[in-house]
Formats: sequence, C-alpha cells, structure tokens
Amino acid sequence: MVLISAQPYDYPVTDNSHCALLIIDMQRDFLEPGGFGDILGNDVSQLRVMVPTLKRLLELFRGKQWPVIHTLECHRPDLSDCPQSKYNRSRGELGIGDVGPMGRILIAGELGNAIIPELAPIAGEVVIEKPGKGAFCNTNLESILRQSNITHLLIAGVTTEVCVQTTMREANDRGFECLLIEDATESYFPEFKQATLEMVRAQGGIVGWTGSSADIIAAMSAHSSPQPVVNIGCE
Ligand code: TIU
Repeated sequence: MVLISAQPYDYPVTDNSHCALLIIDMQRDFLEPGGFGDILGNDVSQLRVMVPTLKRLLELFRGKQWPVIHTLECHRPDLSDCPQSKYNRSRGELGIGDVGPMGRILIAGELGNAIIPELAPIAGEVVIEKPGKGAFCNTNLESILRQSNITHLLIAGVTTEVCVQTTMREANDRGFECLLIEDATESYFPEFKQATLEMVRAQGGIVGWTGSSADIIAAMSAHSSPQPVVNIGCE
C-alpha cells in the first residue's frame, strides 16, 4: 500500500492497484509556434515550463517498468474523423488540415503532430491517437486499460482545462481512480488551470485528486514494486 500526499485527501495505491502514467497531447502542435495551439491565438511558450517535471515522472515509470500511455490529438489526412463542428470552430488564419510551418495542422504523421522529442515514446509504451478532446472518445483506450487491469491513472499533459480535464472526467465516470499531477500539466490560461485543479478535487474529490510530482515521486520511489509489472505496449 502506497499513500501519496494529495488533495482532497491522500491518494491510496493498494497492493492490488495497477497504476499507469497517462500523458495527454505533449505535441509540437500545442507547444511550438506554427502548430494548432498557435493558430488558435495562444502563447505556446507558456506550456514548456512543466516539461522537465514530466520527464522526471516518465523516468520514474520507465525505471520501474510501469505502464506509460501517451495520447495525440490528431485526425486522419482525409479529415473523416473530424466533426464539422470542430473543423468550423477551431480556426485562426489557418485551420485543421491546412498546411502550416510544421506540416498539415493536427494531422496524424505530420511533424507538428509528433510528441516533443524530450518526451518521445519508447518501445513498449502505448500511443493513443484521439480525434476528440477526451482520450476515451472513439479510441480503444478503455479496452486497453481493462485488459491490463489498470485501476489508477496519474494524469499529466496539456491543456489542463481542455484535453486533460475532459479525459479525467471520462476516466472518472468509467471508475478509474484519477490523480491530476499539478506541476505536470499546463494551460494557456493560468486561471483556467487553477480553476480546473480546484474543481476536480472539490466536493470530496468529485472527479479525483490533485497532487504534486514531488509527492508522487517520493511515495512511489520508496516502493520497489507496488504493483505487478504489466506490459501493455506494442514492440
Ligand atoms: N485549445 C486547447 O487548449 N487545447 C486543445 O485544443 N487540445 C488539448 O488540450 N490537447
């Protein structure tokens, strides 16, 4: 049993729990100029501050051989998985599918759609391509988690109030015990990040917990293997 110091109360990881690190959308499209976040009018440099913190968490999970899941917000080149509503509303000078400085915006396989090099997935880690803001919408994420007996999700990534929060709410409704890592998530709007942290842990943790990377690393490092190793990835 591991207890991670968290809000609204300590987050228990029991000996029967299986815990995964779920990293949402750490893509060039959101963190670099010329990508999707930029064309929506945001200052993308604000998101980079948490990259070293997230890398430390990733190294902990990799060192322990615990499961890591990355997501990518992206669409097929023919846009057949992009609802007209999303296409219409997600536009600046350019929009989804248009050619930008890093290739076609928010399209699978393009340079801008890749995870930033510092956090690039390695063999054995799952990468979920998702057309929505939530990672459970039109993906096989839930079946992968169920097949691997994963019960607990430590959630990081961008942006806090959009894809991260949507995914956390979807996971919570499906019965997963979710902890949002406070200093491993960022928003283009600091006040939206703060509001998200407060709303997920309000009312006794109605969506889950929030906790710091330091408290997670301290609690989880102390245990050589608080959970059976599960390899959910594809080589
Ligand atoms: N616009 C914004 O803040 N986010 C997104 O569109 N996608 C994600 O959060 N990944």
